[in-house]
Parts: sequence; C-alpha cells; structure tokens
Amino acid sequence: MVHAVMAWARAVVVGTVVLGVAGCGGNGEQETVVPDAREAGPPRVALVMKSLANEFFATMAAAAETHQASHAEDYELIVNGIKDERDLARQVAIVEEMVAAGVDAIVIAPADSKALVPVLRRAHDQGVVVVNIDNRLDAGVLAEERVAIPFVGPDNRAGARAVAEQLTRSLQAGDSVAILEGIQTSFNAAQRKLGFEDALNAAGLAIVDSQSAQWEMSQANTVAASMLSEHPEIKAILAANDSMALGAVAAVKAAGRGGKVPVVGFDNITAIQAAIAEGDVLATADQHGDQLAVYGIETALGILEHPETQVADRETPVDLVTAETLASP
Ligand code: ALL
Repeated sequence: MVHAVMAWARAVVVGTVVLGVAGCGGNGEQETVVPDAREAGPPRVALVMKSLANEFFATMAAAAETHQASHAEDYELIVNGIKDERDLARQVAIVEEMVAAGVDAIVIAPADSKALVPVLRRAHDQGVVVVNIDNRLDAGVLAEERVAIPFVGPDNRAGARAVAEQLTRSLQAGDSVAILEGIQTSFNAAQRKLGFEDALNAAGLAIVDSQSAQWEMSQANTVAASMLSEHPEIKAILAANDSMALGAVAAVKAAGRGGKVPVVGFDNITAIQAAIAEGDVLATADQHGDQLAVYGIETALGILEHPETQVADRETPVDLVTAETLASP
C-alpha cells in the first residue's frame, strides 16, 4: 500500500511539472520541450477496488503489488479502494481523480454495476483503457452509454450453486433456509442469489427470507439475528460473501444455536477457513481474488500494447471449498 501511495504522489508531481511548463506560453520557453514523463515511463495502471476493510480486497491489493514489483519495468501501479461498500460516490470520484492524474489504464471492481458506467465511459472517451474485474458492469447501461468494456471475472452463479449444493446434501426437502444478499444493484450479488436459488429449488428447500446485508459483517449480524428470531425454523443461512457469513455465524451463536444452523459463504478469506474447521461454516467458494486483479492488469497491459485488438471477456476460476478440500493439500 505504501508503494501505491508513493506512486500516486509521484503522479501528481509529474502532472504539475508538465502543466507548469505548458502554462509558460509566449515567453519562448515553449521550445524547451520537457518530455512528458507520462509518455516516457512505463504505463501507469490504477487498480480501483471496493472496501479495503474486506480481506478479499486487501488480498487482491497485495497480489497486485507483488505482481507489479516483479514487472517494475512494465508498469507502475496505483492502488485505490473505498472505506464503505456503499460509497459509490467515492468510487466515482476516484475514477475521476485517476483520469485527471493521466493514468493509462483503470482496472476496476465496481461497487455498483450501473452507477459506475457513465464515469468509466468518460474515462474511456479520454483514451484511458478500462478493464472491469470481479463484478460485471450492467450490459444494458453499457449499451446505452455505447461503450464496450472487457470483463475479467468468475461465473458467480455457478460458484454459488456449487456452494449451495454442498449445503443441500445435509438438509431435507421442505427444510427452511434464509439468504443474505450482497448489494442488490451488483451483478455478482444477483448472480450469487440466483445460484443459491438454483440449488435450493432443485432440492425442494423453502426460502423463508432473503435480504441484503450490503456485503458487510455487522449488517449481516443484525439481519441474521432478526431472521433467526422471526423464523426459528431456519435450518441454514446462505451468505453471498464470507464477511456476511461470519456475521451470520455470530448471530447463530448469540441465538444459542451454535453449530446447529450451518452457514455458507463466498470468497474463501482466511477467517472463514477457521470457521469451516470449527464446523460453523459448511462451505465457501474460492474465486481467487488475489489473482483477479492480476488478470485484469494483464488484460489492460495487453490492450495498451495492442490497442487495435478486440478483447474478449475472460472467465476466471471459482472452486468449492469445504472442510475436506481444506484438509487435502
Ligand atoms: C464482491 C466480491 C466479494 C466481496 C464483495 C464485497 O464484488 O466478489 O465477494 O466480498 O464484493 O465488496
């Protein structure tokens, strides 16, 4: 992270110098051509993520920094994130700041699939290469804005279905379950809900409640607690990410039902692995968040090198994680 902040500071300084010289028009200094450091140096890639309070994104940032360190000749990296999963305005502002700083590419995990499209279209129009990772931008809004942005990320529906299928094996047809959804305007949140429903409906389970806890642990704790008291018949809780799964586990324990209401999640953060080992969480999905940004950066560098090539979306792996898979090397 320190590296990222320094890169950002350097970018600002470079911008100031170049603008300062350009502003000296009329006094003969225009002939002193100061090489634009932005063009002279390696391309600058801005990684724009969501909440860095979520281990998923902290891991993603660390992997991107490691990748940059071993490709230091090839590109500079500027790492950004927001503090609150719902702070769309801040993420929009970060994109604007990155464009103003003259970055060559933006690799973004959008906090919302629709709200980020206009600012990304503007970035694209200004010649910035934009690559969408993790949470897919809305196809309809992209079409309205007449912009094509490649997507690099997993099949969230398939991943969620696999997690829910693992759960249904320990339940019986007719059993009641509840879902904790992510931010509902995120495509991946919607896909995970659909994936859960695919498996639950196929197994004949009753979904008695489904609400958003905005991807966040404390909200999930509150929502799950009220679900458990309103629907004491709930036999399991499916959370669309691990932060919410951990919040649900705490609610289950607080309701005095620890170990009796299995929870599932999505992400495979380290904290969830302990909960799986203890039997509080039955399964999660590893979407290899550490590699997601790296794949996105590679895609962006490829476009910068060959701007004429048409770039296809890239599907990244997602794997089921259970006590057995964690035990096997
Ligand atoms: C999604 C990611 C993760 C994460 C969530 C929270 O886009 O795929 O599952 O937990 O964002 O921001």
